[in-house]
Amino acid sequence: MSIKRYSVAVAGATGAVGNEMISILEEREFPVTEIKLLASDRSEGKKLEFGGKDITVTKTDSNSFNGIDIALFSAGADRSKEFASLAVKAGAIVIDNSSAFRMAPEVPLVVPEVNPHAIARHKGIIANPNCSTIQMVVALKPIHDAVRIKRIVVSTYQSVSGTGKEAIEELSQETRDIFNCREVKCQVYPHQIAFNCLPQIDTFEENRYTKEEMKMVNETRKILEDDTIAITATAVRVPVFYGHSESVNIETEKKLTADEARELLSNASGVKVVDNIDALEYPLAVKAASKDEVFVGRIREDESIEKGLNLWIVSDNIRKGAALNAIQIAEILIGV
Ligand code: 25A
Ligand code: L14
Repeated sequence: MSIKRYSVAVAGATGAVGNEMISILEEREFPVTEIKLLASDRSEGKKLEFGGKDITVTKTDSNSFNGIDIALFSAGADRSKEFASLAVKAGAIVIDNSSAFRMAPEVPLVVPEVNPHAIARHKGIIANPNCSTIQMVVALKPIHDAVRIKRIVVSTYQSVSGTGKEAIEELSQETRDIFNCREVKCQVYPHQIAFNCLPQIDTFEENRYTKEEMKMVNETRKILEDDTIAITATAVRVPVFYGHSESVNIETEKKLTADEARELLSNASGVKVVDNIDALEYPLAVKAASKDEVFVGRIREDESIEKGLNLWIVSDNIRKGAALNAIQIAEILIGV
């Protein structure tokens, strides 16, 4: 019997995440009959390779999704709000990478290692969480199941690729400008990112947290299906190209020793423990880049409280944080 194949659209195909989606569909041999690569009019006519063929990028419009089975969106929240419901009306299932629908009660917010069961209740749209949230919940879910997490205190060290291609270019351009004693021009970020750390990701909200910080709070509770977890986040942009790192402190209801946590995480799906301090081994963004796993290390007991742990969690934000997670959702949808 031949396997069923699907027509797939990638909206935002020319962006950092869209590009990675195309590679991952190829790498994992997703059963594609036809692929449609969509972007804005800026990219119309551009050619991208898929399965050894050149595919022409077309402009996203209301007819783009006719005949599409699965639409992967990563063109920003405004485009998702404009086109996702049209895609659903045209008969597609939308897996949306933007923040547009994540907190909508009727939209499942899914990390396959954590809450794959939520996919079944979709009504056409499935949301892919924020990159910093995804890697954190993959590592924390097994601990939450074992000893219940009461409180999370997280600080992130996020790479520029999360912002997209222009930000990747801005970090390299600023670095070259500084080495050449030229004036630094900030276009994407409000301040110099080269050789600097910016305690602002996305815009500020009324409570003085940033949107990125509040996404981590609200999305984590939705994915772990537990509104009682206390969470506080500080999200920081660092001059790294690929891979987000996170310092995570948790307080648990029952005691979990560092050894027990290492054991638990060694058997967790999607997680790789890298925690050999004698060999100076711990997760690093440069090593996590282009990999699929969520890397966890520096696992140790928080000696300031009775039942607490510290962890260092690193993953490729464009892969597990975005494109890979979306395609894993698609794989569950089609039952592979
Ligand atoms: O959901 P949010 O919070 O609103 O955030 C969404 C944004 O965050 C990025 C992603 O950027 C997205 O735009 N992102 C990173 N991680 C993410 C994640 N996990 C994530 N988003 C969600 N989940 P990106 O760079 O990866 O992708 C941008 C893509 O969006 C396409 N796009 C823009 N407007 C569109 C559109 N597609 C359809 N219709 C529209 N109206 C965009 O395509 C890209 O594919 P493009 O054609 O606009 O860009 C092609 C080239 O043009 C350059 N460029 C970008 N902006 C400008 C520009 N050139 C000139 N002027 C500009 N203003 C880019 O370098 C690109 O190569
Ligand atoms: O909500 O700039 O998915 O690192 C992902 C990229 C938010 C911003 C999201 C970044 C965006 C984030």
